[in-house]
Amino acid sequence: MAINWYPGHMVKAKREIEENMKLVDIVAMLLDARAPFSCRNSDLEKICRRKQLLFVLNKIDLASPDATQYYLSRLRKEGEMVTSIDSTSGKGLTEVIQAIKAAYQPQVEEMLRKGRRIRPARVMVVGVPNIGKSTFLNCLVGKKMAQTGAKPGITRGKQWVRVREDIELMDTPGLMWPKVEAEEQGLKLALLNIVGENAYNEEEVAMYLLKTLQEKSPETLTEKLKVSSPDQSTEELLGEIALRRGHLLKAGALDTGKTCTSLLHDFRKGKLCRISLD
Ligand SMILES: Nc1nc2c(ncn2[C@@H]2O[C@H](COP(=O)(O)OP(=O)(O)OP(=O)(O)O)[C@@H](O)[C@H]2O)c(=O)[nH]1
Ligand SMILES: [Mg+2]
Repeated sequence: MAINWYPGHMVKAKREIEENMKLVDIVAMLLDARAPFSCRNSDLEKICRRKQLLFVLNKIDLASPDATQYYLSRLRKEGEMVTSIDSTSGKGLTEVIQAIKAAYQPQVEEMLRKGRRIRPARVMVVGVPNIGKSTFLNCLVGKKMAQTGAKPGITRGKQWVRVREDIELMDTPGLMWPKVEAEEQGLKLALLNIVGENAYNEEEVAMYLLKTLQEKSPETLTEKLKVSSPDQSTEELLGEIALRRGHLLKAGALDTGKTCTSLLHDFRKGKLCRISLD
């Protein structure tokens, strides 16, 4: 599913990120742990490579733990600095702080060599929408400083916050790029709720979810969604789930639109299974 979703505020946000780059030491680029490669924004990466880049796989609580380990080692092999976290519980917070310090170390040494005072590391938090940037910032600060929300496009302006005496963070709005050309990448971004709901067809994305469950987690279909067998067409699966959930129209026909909406909702809330897509 090709996606064109590039609202006006993102053009302005991109310019602001570019202008503020000179003020920062490190860029923490958040990626969804369930599909880190699909949510890499090369437009944004190009701007951020001027500084030390630290990738942070967020939402590890929703991802397959084995896949997370694999993605971490793959990125490390590519020479990237990378760490991971669940920003809602704080699992991984110590490693994130360590990673920020390690990324800042060369600059600390430079300041020491020049006899300068060591100032706090300034970290800009960037990434595609709804990936958890504001939640990550709140997690590091230990209290709610930035507004968060379960739909893309919550943060509209930048925000600086002192996290600890040695780290300052800047929150930024989520950035997309003008067109996602690759079909499957579009489906993944839609499934992970990274793009606005007007940018895709819910039914198509729900069918992609069912197909993914068939391939990667058939037990979720039988145990959680209680279908008779995972080996049916995705249309048949959808019909069975609609019936089981009592999604019926007045005339007795199945309201599969409602089933698609509820399946996407359950998946995004982590109610179905921990699964990774890349
Ligand atoms: N399960 C889980 N949910 C998370 C995590 N981090 C963020 N979320 C949820 O993801 C949703 C988006 O979080 P935000 O922090 O608003 O995301 P954002 O990247 O700031 O979004 P924009 O400002 O719209 O670009 C919220 O519902 C958060 O509760 C995480 O590590 N695990
Ligand atoms: Mg935000």
